[in-house]
Amino acid sequence: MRYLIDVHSDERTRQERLEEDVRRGLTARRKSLPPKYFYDRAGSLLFERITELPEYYPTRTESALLAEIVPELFREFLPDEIVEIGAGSAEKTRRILDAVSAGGRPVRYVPLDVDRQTLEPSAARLLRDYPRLRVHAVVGDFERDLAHVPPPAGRRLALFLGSTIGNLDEPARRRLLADLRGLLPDHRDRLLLGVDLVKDVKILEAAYDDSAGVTRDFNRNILRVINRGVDGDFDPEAFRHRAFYNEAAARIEMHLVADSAQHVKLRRLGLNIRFRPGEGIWTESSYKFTRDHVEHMLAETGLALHEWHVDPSNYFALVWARPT
Ligand code: SAH
Ligand code: AVI
Repeated sequence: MRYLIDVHSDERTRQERLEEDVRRGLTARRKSLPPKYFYDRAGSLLFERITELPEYYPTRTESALLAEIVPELFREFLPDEIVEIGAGSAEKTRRILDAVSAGGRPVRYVPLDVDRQTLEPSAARLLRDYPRLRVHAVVGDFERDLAHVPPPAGRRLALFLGSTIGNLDEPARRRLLADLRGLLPDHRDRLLLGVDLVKDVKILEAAYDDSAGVTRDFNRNILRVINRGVDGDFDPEAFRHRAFYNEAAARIEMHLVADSAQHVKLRRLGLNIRFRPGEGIWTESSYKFTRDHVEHMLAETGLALHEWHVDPSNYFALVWARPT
């Protein structure tokens, strides 16, 4: 069988979690929403558009870096399977699949993502383009469901690309890396991790506040997802996109700010949420890293930095790590 899909947490559990997250986030003194709710079909398509923006350097920088290092990485290490967390459209993964499945080598690909509507067509395209590939897709939350990744089928490579790790704050990041470490039982297994680096504030802020307004639309999309999920009446247009670099915390913060007083009904939760003019919802953090920081966080979770690859501008790094 070349294709399998596991869906973790049924519709009812997902709905309960969404309700719990929305209630907790929007009734807190400082309102926030978890960034995983950006990614319905529309949000994933908006993210794809972001990756093509002139200001959004991470995707093309990581992609070019991958093209450069892949031949060397896979000269001696040939995994039998690739487990990818937050796989999305898996476009960059093709660079790796080209190398590891060359000559018709059979490989299993295990992509995990919250967005089933992105995962399924992406798996179908890969099955069409790589005739000896097997795909075992997992629809799930990487903060909860890594235990549901199927047991290893040989030597394993874990991928966590795009600096999605930067969307987690410090405790969540540590938990996730520890869970990822658990997916690499053999000392010959490897992790390839993409991390966006600390750099000039202007470059960082432009990447999250592009002139075409695509990131603004991506940010506002979370309110559409919440409206649908809890029968809410947020007016997304009434919330201004705000993105800035918090230097002390080394992170971009994205917020949605109500410029006028807003009164939002979340009927399914029986909640009325009020916004004062200027009050916002914190929707995303995107942490930026240094080599020391990455080395330290890997070491804390039983992983060791083995190789550090960075592009010529020092914008983005690909980290080759191994279990210790
Ligand atoms: N890896 C791709 C996509 C990055 S976008 C790239 O590098 O371009 C982030 C991806 O992570 C999206 O596909 C989104 O659906 C997924 N994602 C975000 N939060 C998630 C979570 N908690 N669990 C699983 N997937 C998540
Ligand atoms: C998926 N993640 C790494 C993106 C980032 O850069 O933090 C999401 C994103 N948010 C705004 N633009 C892109």
